Amino acid sequence: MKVFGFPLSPFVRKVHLVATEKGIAVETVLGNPANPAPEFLAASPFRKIPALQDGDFTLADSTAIVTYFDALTPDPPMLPGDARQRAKAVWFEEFADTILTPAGGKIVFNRFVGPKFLGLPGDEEAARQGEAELVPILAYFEGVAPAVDWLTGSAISIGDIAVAAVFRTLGYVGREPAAEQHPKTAAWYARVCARDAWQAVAAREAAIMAKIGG
Ligand SMILES: N[C@@H](CCC(=O)N[C@@H](CS)C(=O)NCC(=O)O)C(=O)O
Repeated sequence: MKVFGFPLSPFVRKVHLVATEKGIAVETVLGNPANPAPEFLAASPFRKIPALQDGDFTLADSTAIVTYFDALTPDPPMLPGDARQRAKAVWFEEFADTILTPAGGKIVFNRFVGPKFLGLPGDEEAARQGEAELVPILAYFEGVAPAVDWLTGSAISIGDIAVAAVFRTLGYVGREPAAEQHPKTAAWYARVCARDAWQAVAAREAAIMAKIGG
């Protein structure tokens, strides 16, 4: 199976983390939405990363791809069986994708991706706006971060993976959770980072970033 994408993207990382947790072998194909290869375009009609190619089956969107993986390889499940836990796992994935990422993305794009990879100067005012937007978002998460285990109980879920994947991207601009400001968040994040799947994905990501000059 091929996953098209750039390792900095939290959506791409989410897909790699879920595949690795489940033992699904995926090949990373660097997909650049600005300069799309035909096979990437065939999988991602709107040029968004990540996209998947599994034989003659193609799919875009990290949530759709994770749903595919969960159906192909149900164990370990990314969505809990319990109704409330399942709904909360979906909420935390949505929180990561539609609340945390848009705020953090303003910082990452303007201080890292734009200047480093796209030759753009970076809009510092937009980055500062992202910083301001993050304050209540991180305060919310600190209030719900679990003292033990995972966001929805004793098993890790897509909620943990999606939120931690965004924090990793924020690490590129020095904004991973800090124990001094957000101790519960930092301790939970350290637990996610200690997982074998996370370590494996982080090592592959570091190798790709070193190769492309990140
Ligand atoms: N909902 C999508 C979001 C994907 C997305 O926005 N990816 C960004 C990179 S982080 C992208 O492809 N941006 C390029 C573009 O919008 O042209 C998902 O979960 O996969």
